[in-house]
Amino acid sequence: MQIKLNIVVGAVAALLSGAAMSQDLVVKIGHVAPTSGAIAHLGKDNELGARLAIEDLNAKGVMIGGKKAKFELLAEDDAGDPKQGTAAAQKLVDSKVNGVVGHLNSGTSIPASKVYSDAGIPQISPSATNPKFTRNGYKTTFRVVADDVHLGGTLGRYAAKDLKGKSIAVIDDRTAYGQGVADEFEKGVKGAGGKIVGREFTNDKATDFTAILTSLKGKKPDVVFFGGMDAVAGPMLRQMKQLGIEAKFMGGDGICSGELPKLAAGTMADGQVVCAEAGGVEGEAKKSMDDFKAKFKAKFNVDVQIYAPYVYDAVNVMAAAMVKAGSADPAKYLPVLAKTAGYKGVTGTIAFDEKGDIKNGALTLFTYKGGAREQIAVVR
Ligand code: ABU
Repeated sequence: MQIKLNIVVGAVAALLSGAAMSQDLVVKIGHVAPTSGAIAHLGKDNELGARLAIEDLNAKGVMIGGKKAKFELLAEDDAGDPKQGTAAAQKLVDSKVNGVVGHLNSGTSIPASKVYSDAGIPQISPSATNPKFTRNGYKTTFRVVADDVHLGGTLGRYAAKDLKGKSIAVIDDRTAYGQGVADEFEKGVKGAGGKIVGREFTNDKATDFTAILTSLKGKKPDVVFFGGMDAVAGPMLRQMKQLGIEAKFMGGDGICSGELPKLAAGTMADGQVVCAEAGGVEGEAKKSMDDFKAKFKAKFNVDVQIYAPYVYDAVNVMAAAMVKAGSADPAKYLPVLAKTAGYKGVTGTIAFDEKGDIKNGALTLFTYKGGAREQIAVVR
C-alpha cells in the first residue's frame, strides 16, 4: 500500500514539475562567427562570450512577461565568408530565433543584416566595425563597438602626431573591414599633416607578403599600417623582420588580439606594434572588465582574445530589452532595444543612437611587451 502511495505521489510531483517546465519561456539567441578557418580563435572567443552570457542569464532565473525564461544558444559558423554568413543567417531565421548576436566580421555582418531585417529579427554585432553595417536604414541592426571612422581616424592621427611617423605605408586585405579601416587611417594621417608613402593590398588568406613588403621597403616607411586580421598580421610581421623592415606596425581591433605575438612567432619587438580595440573602459569601470576576464579564464581555461566581453554584453542588452518589454517577441522588444540607454555592461555603459551605433564609443590603444598586450590609453 505504502509503495503504491509513493508511486502516485512521485507521478503527481513529476506531472507538476513538467507543468511548471512547460510554462517556461524558451528564448533562442542565435550567434554567428567564424569558428573554422584562420580566425577561428577569434570566432571561438566570441562564441564562449555568448555561452557565458546564456549560462549566467539562466542561473539568474530571468522573468519575461511573468514567465521564467530559458535561454538557448544556437551557434553557427560562417567561416568569415559572406555567402556562408547569409546562409547561417537564413538558418537562424528559419529556426525562429528571438535575436542574433553577430556576426564577427563586417564582410559577413553587412549582408546578413538584410536577412535579419527582412525577418524583423534584432541583430547586435559585437565586433563588426565597418560604418556601412548600420547605414542601410535597417531598424534591426545594432553594434556595441565603435566604428572604423573612429578607429582608423584615431590611429591615423596617432601615427602622425604621437608616433611622429614621417613616411607611413598602408596595406589592407581588401575585406569590408580591412579596406575600410585602412581608408580611414589614411584620412586620419593626412588630416594630421602626415604623409602616406605607399599603399598596397593583399587578401585575408594570403601568407606570402614578400612582393608588397619589398616594394614598400624601398619607400623607407617608419610606420606600416595593416587593415586586416591578426592571422595575416602575424606572418606579415615575421616577413617584415626577415626583410629588415624595422618600422612600427599598426592595425585596428582585428589585429589587437592576445594571439598576435604567437602568430608573429616572437618577431615583435617590445612597443613595435600599436593597435586599438574598438571599445574599452577606464578608472573604476575597468574592474568589471577585469573581473569578466578572470571569470572567463577560470571557466574556459583560455584567455579572452578581443571580443568575448562585447558578445557577453550584447546578449545581456538583448535580454534586458526583452525583460523591459515583457516579451521576447522581436516585434515587441525591438523598439525597447533601440531605446537602450545607460546599460551598465562589462565593457562600459551602452546606449544606442538612431542608427543602432553605440553612443560615445571608446577605443583602447594597446602595444605589446614581452608577448603580452599592454594598455596605452582609452580615448573617446
Ligand atoms: N572589427 C574588426 C573585425 C571584424 C570586422 O569588422 O570585420
